[in-house]
Amino acid sequence: MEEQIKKIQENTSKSIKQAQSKQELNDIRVKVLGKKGELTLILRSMGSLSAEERPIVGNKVNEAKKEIEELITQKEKELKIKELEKRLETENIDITEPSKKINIGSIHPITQIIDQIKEVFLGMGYSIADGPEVETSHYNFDQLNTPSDHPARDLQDTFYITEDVILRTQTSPVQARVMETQKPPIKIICPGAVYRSDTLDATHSPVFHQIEGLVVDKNITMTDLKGTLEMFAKKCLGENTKIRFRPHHFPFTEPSAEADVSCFVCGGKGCRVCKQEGWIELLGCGMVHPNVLRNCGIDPEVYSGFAFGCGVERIAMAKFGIDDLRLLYENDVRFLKQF
Ligand code: 2U9
Repeated sequence: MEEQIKKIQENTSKSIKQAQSKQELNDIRVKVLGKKGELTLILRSMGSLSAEERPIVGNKVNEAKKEIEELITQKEKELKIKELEKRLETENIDITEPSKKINIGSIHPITQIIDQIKEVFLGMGYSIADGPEVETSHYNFDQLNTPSDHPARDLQDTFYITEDVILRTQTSPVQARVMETQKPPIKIICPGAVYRSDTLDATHSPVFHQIEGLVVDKNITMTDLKGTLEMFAKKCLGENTKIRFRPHHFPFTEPSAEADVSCFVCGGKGCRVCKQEGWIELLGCGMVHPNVLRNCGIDPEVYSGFAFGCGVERIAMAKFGIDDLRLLYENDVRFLKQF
């Protein structure tokens, strides 16, 4: 029997050494130490042994069991390490492989134009002012010398929330609010969304963007207005840009004018963008009406000012050669990424 135990021990340690997987080790464990395992059977058959032999054989079996268990545990550890090494070898990460592209989009063309214009005026010492898009008709119209019978106040043209609360039709109410709260000198520009009751088509939208500017101080004249806007045109559209002023009418400025710039695509020769005219309408402007100054608590006998306003979409369309305004609002990244 002792011989048999020795043989089992030898064979088992051999198979443990050769085992290649956890499963194989488990099979060995069952074969030798399981309920019907080789060593278990020897223990069971010990009844046939003499009283002297029994403890000796029992000891041998227990020693063999212990050794086999230790060998299995040791082998299990080895296999685990081997498996890890194999995984590290085969599952290694190739850090030189190009990563997945992250689509981060681009700055919207309207934002690009607003940013450029802001930059030009910040360079001339202006501040940027902001205000509510839901406005009172008091700030949007009354303060700006636009009386209640003015056509701009028509229900057809303005979005009314109540009789006195509307969506601002221009960013001028921001300037009126600044004039009420700040003392001259005032030098501000107000970019932002404005709302008019228009049907969306290639050249009209019920929501669009404006940048308006206001300067109020002592001795501000039309010369300051012309010089400032000429500088703005050259910085924004190129040093060779020419500017011309045509008389116009706005209720909030007097005198008022519209300014055209020489076409920045053809230089004035005539092309598709300027519709063969050589000039492109850029903005409206004028000297702040004395009524507006007075309404906002500034004495028109002491102070004067100029103001101007331009539509951002118009500039973006001319500058980027976009012929349909709606493209700017559809948020199709394939379109927007071109600019
Ligand atoms: C105050 C006083 C006067 C702002 C001005 C214009 C002329 C103008 C239009 C251009 C195209 C609006 O986007 S558009 O449709 N704007 O022509 N805006 S003067 O005048 C002001 C502003 C604030 C207190």
